[in-house]
Amino acid sequence: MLTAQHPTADEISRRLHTVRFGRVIHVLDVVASTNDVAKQLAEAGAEEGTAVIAREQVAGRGRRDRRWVSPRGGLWASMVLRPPLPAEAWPLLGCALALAACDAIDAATGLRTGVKWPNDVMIRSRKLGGVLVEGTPEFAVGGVGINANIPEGAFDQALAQAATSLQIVTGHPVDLNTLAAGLLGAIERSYAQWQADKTSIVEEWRRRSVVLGQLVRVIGATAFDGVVEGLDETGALLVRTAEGLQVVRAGEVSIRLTEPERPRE
Ligand code: BT5
Repeated sequence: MLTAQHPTADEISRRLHTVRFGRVIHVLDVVASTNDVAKQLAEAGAEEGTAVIAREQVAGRGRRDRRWVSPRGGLWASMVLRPPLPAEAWPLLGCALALAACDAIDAATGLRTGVKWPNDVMIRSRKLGGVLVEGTPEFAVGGVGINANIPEGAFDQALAQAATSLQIVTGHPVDLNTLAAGLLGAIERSYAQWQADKTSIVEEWRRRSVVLGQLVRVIGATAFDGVVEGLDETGALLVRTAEGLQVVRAGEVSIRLTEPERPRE
């Protein structure tokens, strides 16, 4: 179906209920990374809420320059942000964008998605999307990737174990224009909430978190195990260990088995 596979600026605009986000929108076919395009627009003075959506990225990236696989059928979007809060507050902004992605996906599909710290969008223990916030003191770019209409087999073997898509989970494609408009609406709400009431973002994170209360292995500056107690208002993860409460500002977490391993008989 054409509309499901090919987002267009007109079709997204027709479905949009926002005041600012996506009111200026650039829908491109193939780009290296929508974050790079949004950065260039921001440097040229683009207003907050300007959105860049691409049908395919050939150099999509995650945190620390990791590769982000971005074939056609996905929703690859970046927004120009001019946050009134300093860069120390941006990790929670990343969480707010991931929560917005969850809201948009759930509204479009009826699924119940979760978040895995820091910014992964999860369904059934697999990664469905991710968020990358980058920027300068003058502006930030919020990039959101959602594996929407990506068929089984499009991910390479390594990724197939850990990643999934809306199409794989629901068995049918989602309308990318509706999903994109919903995402812009959810981001507008979440971005305002992040500025006005950080506690509400933390509370929403607790409702959606797949790691809260879990025994996890944290891999950051050092590696250790502990139980996730929550998130602070900067977006740092709070992990209880035998040595006390650890405040994790950057890194990865993976869930450990909570059942003690039984010796083989
Ligand atoms: C992320 O990084 O999850 C952030 C992804 C942000 C992508 C958006 S798309 C629009 C904008 N433009 C960009 O260039 N980026 C943003 P991180 O947490 O570092 O996760 C990266 C890891 O996820 C990789 O090392 C892979 O293991 C895995 N991965 C790569 N592509 C994936 C995909 N399509 N779905 C699920 N997992 C993927």
